[in-house]
Amino acid sequence: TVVFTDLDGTLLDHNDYSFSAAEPALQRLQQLAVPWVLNTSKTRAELMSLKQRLNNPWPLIVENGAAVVIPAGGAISGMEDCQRVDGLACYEFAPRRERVLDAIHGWRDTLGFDFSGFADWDEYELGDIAGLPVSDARLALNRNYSEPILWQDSEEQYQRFLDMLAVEGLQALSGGRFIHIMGQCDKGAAMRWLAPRLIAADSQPRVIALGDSDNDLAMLRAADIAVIVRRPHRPPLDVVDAQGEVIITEEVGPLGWNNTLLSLLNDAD
Ligand code: 2M8
Ligand code: MG
Ligand code: MG
Repeated sequence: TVVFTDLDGTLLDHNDYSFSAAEPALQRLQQLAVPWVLNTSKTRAELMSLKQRLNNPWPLIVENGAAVVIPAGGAISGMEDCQRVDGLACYEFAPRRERVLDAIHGWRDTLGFDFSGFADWDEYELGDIAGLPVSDARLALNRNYSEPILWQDSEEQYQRFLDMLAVEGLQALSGGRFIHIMGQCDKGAAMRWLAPRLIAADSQPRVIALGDSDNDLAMLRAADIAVIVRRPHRPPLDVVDAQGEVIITEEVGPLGWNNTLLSLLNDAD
């Protein structure tokens, strides 16, 4: 078994980003030595900090499948396919954020689209908007591949914006709060690349994926077991065309993550 998990709204509480409700399943993963990979829209800088807090030694998937980052000690098979980026082995699936910013800021200047995003905010503004401590907001602003935005214009203009993104080979994916603008990568493709390369896993591991939002769809569809984590005040994500089994958690956020994953881990292995 290998586990791929989203963070915000899934392993971390949507409002206060805590994961205490998930401690029992986190311990069980460790006992069983099951690889579990953070697969999130968060940045490498955020994840290098979070992996310490979560005690997670495994490779990381950053910015919605934009890259797999292999921290020291997290070796995978196929390291020769990786480049070195800022001192760590890394396999990239997406163009750099500058390309995204050039395109969307250019259109905002010339066509007057009304949106704002991470590039427009400092850590204090992002901290307020997302409810993040300022030190974490600073890490979230340190992005390499994607630009999360809030759309403030009409639905009609948004359609136009989406069409223009497609022409540029870019796309928009919704997370819990923001719309992420980026290249044609997704959490599913990065997961499929990484799962058979995790050294501790079998060559054809059973893949469990957990997520709560649109940006998790590709990952959930590609998993053997897709766990849809219930979210507060919104119906659970609708996953159609899943390749494997689909489970919706009873409870919201990290508690749902914990209870469902514990029972899956106790069933097998
Ligand atoms: C952004 O992502 C979340 C995840 O679903 C969102 O869209 O609501 C990020 O890209 C991330 O870097 C940041 O930590 C988070 C803060 O809420 O927002
Ligand atoms: Mg999420
Ligand atoms: Mg996410």
